[in-house]
Amino acid sequence: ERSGRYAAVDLGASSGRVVVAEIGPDTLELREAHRFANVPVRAGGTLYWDILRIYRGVLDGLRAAGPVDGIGIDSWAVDYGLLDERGALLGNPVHYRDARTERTASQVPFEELYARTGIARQPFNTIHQLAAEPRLASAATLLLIPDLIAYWLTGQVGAELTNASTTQLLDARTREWDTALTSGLGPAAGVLPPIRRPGEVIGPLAPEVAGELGLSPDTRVIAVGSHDTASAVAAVPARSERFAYISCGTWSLVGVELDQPMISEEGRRANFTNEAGIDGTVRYLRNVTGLWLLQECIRTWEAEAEASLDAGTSPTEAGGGRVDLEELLGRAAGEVPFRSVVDADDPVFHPPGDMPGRIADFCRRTGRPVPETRAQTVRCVIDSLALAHRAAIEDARRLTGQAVDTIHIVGGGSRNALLCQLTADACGLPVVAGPVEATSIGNVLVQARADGVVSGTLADLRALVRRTQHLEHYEPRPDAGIPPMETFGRPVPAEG
Ligand code: LFR
Repeated sequence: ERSGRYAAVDLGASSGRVVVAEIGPDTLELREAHRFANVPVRAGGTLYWDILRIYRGVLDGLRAAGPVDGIGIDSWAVDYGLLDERGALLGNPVHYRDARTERTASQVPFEELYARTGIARQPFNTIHQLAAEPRLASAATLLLIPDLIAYWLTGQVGAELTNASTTQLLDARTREWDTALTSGLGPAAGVLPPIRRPGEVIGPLAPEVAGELGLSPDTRVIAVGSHDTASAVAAVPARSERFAYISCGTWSLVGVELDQPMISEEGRRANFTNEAGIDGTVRYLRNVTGLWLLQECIRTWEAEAEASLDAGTSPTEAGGGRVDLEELLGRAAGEVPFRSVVDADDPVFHPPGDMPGRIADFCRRTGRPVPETRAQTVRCVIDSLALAHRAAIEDARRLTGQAVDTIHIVGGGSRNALLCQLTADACGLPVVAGPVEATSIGNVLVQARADGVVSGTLADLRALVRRTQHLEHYEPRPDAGIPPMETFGRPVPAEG
């Protein structure tokens, strides 16, 4: 039996990593070769990704990974780089949390956009970013972030399907660029490269890149589910088809898997999206704000501590500059449950900034007790996320009519025991948590299958994950004191 070694390049909003996997028909072993920080930079009033810094992290990671049979790349969605006609990058990619989309958006009415693409309303979808993009007129090619990295590694251009679906320029049914929408870009419509599908070989490493990395020039870059969420959902260790998933990191992507897009008025109102998955599947899900709330709280507290150290005064809470997340979550677990909750999806929480302050403001505005300690703020975040998970799972069941007997939580959030338990409690369903590295696993499994080392359907790949990875189980507690469904004044979609 043959086995293979594959590298997953997985770029997240706060860090990137290169993971190496040994894969055989019954083995799946991962090792992190390299991890690096991804720190956006604000310059001249615009929030950018530091893309060359990211690319350097990728190169360092591939060097550390050593010889492999394939390289796959995934990242967050919607963002892109533009190339001129000679293939040079036109400036830094702009961060999807930049405010430019507040001033401009595609002129196409949302009803029509949804009917064509099945993609939910998000101000940062590529179609809206392009409406605010001054460099578009001088661009020859648009590449989404993983496709840009693949281009630098191989010299080949293309638009990988799962991530292309998040642009809101793809026809949900044909899974090709929707020419009625792309023609709205005017003369720039030609910037979109042909679609490629997960499992297709992108190409061998460019000779100079292979040389620089000390790798064989035959090393192939293989298209995977280059949208991180597509790779994560591919690695959900589900036993049956009656599952819902929460891919939980900076965002919580909450939904079910379908084999056809479901485009309905109800779904549009509930902001459910139909993103392209592996093997023709559809990721029918809602974006819930996720651990972003917690990450920004911690960033704020660490910055405060640093400022007070600089000022020569002692930080307000013990532990110096760094916040000990484990300890904080332990204290949060002991706080009064559901004392204060916020609407995790309120737009005030979207941009980077003083999250503890915004959470306090939200509680004040809506007449709830204002969290006074860090532990209370963290408890408020976790409680709020658990309730947002429940609302999304309920909507997914109602809208699709699909039975759900298990919730799978994958990604970094699967390590957060409090969040997993409260999600089980709030949903009244068992939660299976793990794997933490679902995104990298989905990435390497699609490569290994394309390479012939494993075979079968998505269900077979998932069975391999189940047999080889460590999972935690949480049963719903009947006495958890879960409050009734909260709508925060937003219109509740009618029962259908
Ligand atoms: C998660 C994710 C989400 C997408 C958001 C923005 O990392 O890819 O699926 O909606 O980031 O790109």
